[in-house]
Parts: sequence; structure tokens; C-alpha cells
Amino acid sequence: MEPWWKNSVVYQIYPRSFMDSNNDGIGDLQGVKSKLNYLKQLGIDVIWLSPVYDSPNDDNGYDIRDYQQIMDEFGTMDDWDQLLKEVHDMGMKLIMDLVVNHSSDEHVWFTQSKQSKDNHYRDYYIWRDGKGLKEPNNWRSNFGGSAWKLDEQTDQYYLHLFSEKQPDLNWENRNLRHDIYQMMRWWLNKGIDGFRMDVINFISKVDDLPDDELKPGQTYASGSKYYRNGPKIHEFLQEMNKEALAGFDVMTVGEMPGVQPEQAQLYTDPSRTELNMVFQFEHMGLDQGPNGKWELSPLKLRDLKRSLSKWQYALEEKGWNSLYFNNHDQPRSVSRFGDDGVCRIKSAKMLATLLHMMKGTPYVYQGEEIGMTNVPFTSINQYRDIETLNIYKELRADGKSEEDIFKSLHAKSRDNARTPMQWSDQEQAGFTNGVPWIDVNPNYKEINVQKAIADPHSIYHYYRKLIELRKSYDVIVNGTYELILEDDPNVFAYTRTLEDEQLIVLCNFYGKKTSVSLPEGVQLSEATLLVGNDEENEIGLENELVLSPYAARVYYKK
Ligand code: TEU
Ligand code: CA
Repeated sequence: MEPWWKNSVVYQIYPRSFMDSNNDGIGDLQGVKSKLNYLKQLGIDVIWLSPVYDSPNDDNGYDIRDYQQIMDEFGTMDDWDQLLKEVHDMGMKLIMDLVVNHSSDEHVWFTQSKQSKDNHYRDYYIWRDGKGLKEPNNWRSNFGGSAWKLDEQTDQYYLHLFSEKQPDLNWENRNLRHDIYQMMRWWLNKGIDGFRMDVINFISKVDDLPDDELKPGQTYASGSKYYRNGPKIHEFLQEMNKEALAGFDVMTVGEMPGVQPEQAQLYTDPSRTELNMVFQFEHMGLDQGPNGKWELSPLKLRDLKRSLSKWQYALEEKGWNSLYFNNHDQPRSVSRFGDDGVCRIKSAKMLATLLHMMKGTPYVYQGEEIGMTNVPFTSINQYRDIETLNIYKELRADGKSEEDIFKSLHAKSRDNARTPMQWSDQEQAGFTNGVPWIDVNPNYKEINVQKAIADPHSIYHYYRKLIELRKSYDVIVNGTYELILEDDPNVFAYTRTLEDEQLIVLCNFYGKKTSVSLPEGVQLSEATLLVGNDEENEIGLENELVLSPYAARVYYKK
């Protein structure tokens, strides 16, 4: 039997911004519960809940103080138990975020670890002596500055690949691993359906933590080649499988910045019992320059075609892909890859078609299904994200102009994805009756769930259709992928083939009419149109065809 996660669609909830039930301006578990019907109607199978654990919120819950408590702002363990029960009663599943590359510096393991060099928990974290007056090595934290912080009490530095309130856990320590597996089993025994594992390919570091090469003008070097997909990563994941996951019918998806297809084959090959799928980032890096995400560079469609196709081919035989354009760390896809102005609706449907007809498990991030857009904040005071606030300071100190910095933030800040979910045209978009923790996007009167449900031609109803099709056409789940029209700079086209069934997917990626002529062997003559975003047009079943701006069409043949 096929595992259930292969024909599932996952919906990611960022709880802080989803729905506020008690008007303190912060989304919460009762809020999530009140919207389960909405998710059921959309047709999704699995909910992935971003972290809801007890946390001082230096990084919105990705800094966990207690893995077995619920964050006060989100509610109680009782609320969570009720939520899980209702999710299951409604025939859906729930997966939890597992953040075990690091904890909060307020976790008791760390407060102990800091105490003394011979504390039982000392070795749960990565402590090193400085090099004279300098840090143990030159790695940069993903949130800016050095990846090391000196703790004066014991005069040693600890490693933090993210904020200094997120010390990295030392996976070399057997007791630490054991405690993590035990915590995982505790959640699994409560009945959850799996984990999304935060930066799980960072947990094994190269032994001696060597300096990385500095680029000209840099104070700190990336260091990532010494901690991504490190020497013991497969060993740790296999051990985690044996000691925590074995015996539970759950799904796992590992978030893996910098992962290559050859490595993903190893991570997701079922015979190796590591993970079911990974989140790869290659397509998230195609619209940036060599200096990282803040250096904007327009996406070339051919790069996207090459990249996504490479992943489709690489995981065709063994392993499995996850499919996403959005999450809580990325800008809104319609703003990034489509047109969030006049062609918002049509381009959002095109992007959805492109992604959902590929082979793999699709992930929908809250608000994507109504075409929510990036947010036009005008003051740095409106931003909340630690990464954004840090880079702002850094770029200011480097002498970058306010205008240039805002260009980058408007395009790439993680807060673009974190403004409150737009439920209605009421004040604060129906998210809260209080003051939201982060401002609502001013376009909520135009873009909201209430309006989307009422309009049969909305993006929302289009997503429903795509999700429904996946349930009735095996070729969408299992068909073999093949890129066609490889060199066309405007159209992303591919086929999916399963025995005598075939899908032909055509997406005009830009706002200009274009024409294509299909290669030999791809015949539209006996095909029917399964779904498309320009249904009002006459569609000829010819092999030469004109695609309107942002047109998406899926043909089916048997
Ligand atoms: O993200 C890891 C990660 O490397 C990114 O996607 C990161 O947010 C991006 O590179 C910044 O430019 C995960 C979580 O998804 C993210 O929200 C957390 O902040 C991070 O780990 C630390 O837990
Ligand atoms: Ca609340």
C-alpha cells in the first residue's frame, strides 16, 4: 500500500498569525480550532503547526524553552489535546514542528549547562575556548554577527547558528540524543501524525569546527559547509528512526537548507529509513545575487525550470519530493514569482497549477490559497522578525541607503508571510478584535477569505479544485514527470505519465501573451481540459496554441 503522505496535501499554520480567539492580538490554539472547518472545506489532509511550545519568542517559537509545554499565549495543553482530537475527528492529521538543532537559552538544559564546566548538561551544547580574544572560529550566525557568544561565568563561548538565544545542541552527546528521542516519543504517544524537522541537516558538525574562507570585505565567513549535511547526519537520523519513530505510522519532512539532490536521495530512500521527504531550497535562491537573499536579482524562468525539473528527475525512482513556493520564512509567492497587481488572481492560479501538478507532496502556506501578498511596511518599527531587524542594522551600519534596504525588505523579509491571516473585510481582517502583534496588510478589504469563498472564480476555489483533482487522478500522484519545451523562456510545460494516462501542463509564467508549439509525441487532439485559469477563452485542441498572460492549463488524456 502507498503511504498516506504521498497523496496528501499539507497546510502550514503559523499560529501567531492565524486566528486570535481571545483578542490579545496573538493567534492561538482555540483560534486554529475555530477554523478547522475552513481547512476541511479546502480539502487539505494534513496540518503542519509551526512551533506552539513554551518559548520566550526571540524567534517566534523556534527558540524552545520547554518541549513538553504549550506557550501561554497560545493556550494550554488541554487546548492542544482538544485540537488534536478535533483534527482527527474531522479526518485530518496533525504534524508538529520539531526544533532540535538548537533550544532556547532559557531551556533548563542550557541554564544548567552554563553553570560550570563539569555540570551534567555542559556537553549538551557546543562550548569552546576562544582564540586569544577572539571567537573559536569565524562562522557567521544565520541572523548576523558571529555564531559564538562568550559566557563570562565559565569564560567559554557557545555556538549559536541562529540568534544568541538559540544555542546549538550537541548531537555528539548520547544523553542529549536520548532525551530528544524520549520527548519525540512522548508526542507520538499523544497521537500526532508526524514531524516537520527544523534545519535538521545542521545537527552534525565537522569535528574540529574549522575556520571558513572569508570573502573580501567580510568579518565572518559562512561556515555552512562545516555544518550542513555533516559527517554523522545519516547515522543520527537512522538512530532517531530506530529509537523514536519506529512503530508509528507518521510522516517526516526535514527542512534542509543547502541540500543537493544526491543527498536528498539518501535522506528519503525508504530502504534507508531516515525521512520521508525534505524541504530543499534551491528554487528559493534563484532570485538572489552571490551575496545572499537581500541582494535582489530577477528570476529567470529557465533557471526555475532547470532546478525544479532536476529535483523531479532525481527523486523519481527512489525518495519523494515536497512541493512548496511559500512558508513562514519566504516572501509571498504571488508577489515574488507572479503579479500581485492587476494579474494577481490569474498569476496565483498559474503558480498553484505549476506546483500542484508536479510529483510530490504539496504544501500550502496560510493565506497562499487566497493570494495574500507581500506587505508594504513603511517603517522599520512595523517589522517584528529578528532576522529582518538584525539585517536592517547591519546594512545601515554598512552605509546602505534606507531606500535600498526597504527594497530588499519589501521583497524578502520573512514578515511578508507573517502578517495576520485575512479572514474578512472587518477591522484587522477579522483576525482579532484587539491590536494585532504585527500589522495587518492594508489590502485586506480586497483580499480575504470571506470574499474568496463567495466568488466561484477565486483563487481559493481554484485551490480546492486542484486538491480535489489529486484525490481522483492517480496520475497526479504517481505519474512520471517530464519537462517539455525546455528552452522556452516564457512557458513552464511538462507532462506526467502513468501507463496509458497522461497530463499535459502548460503555464505561461509572464504577463505577456505567448504561443507554443508542442513537441511531437505530445498530442492534445484527444485530450480534455482538466483545469485551467482562462476557462472563459475558447480552447482549441491544436498542437499550436496561444497562451494568454499567466495562462495555466492542464490537459488529460487516456
Ligand atoms: O529556518 C532555517 C533557515 O535557514 C531559513 O529558512 C532561514 O529562516 C532563512 O535562511 C533566513 O534567511 C528555520 C525556521 O523555519 C525559521 O523560522 C527559524 O528562524 C530557523 O530555522 C531557526 O530555527
Ligand atoms: Ca490570542
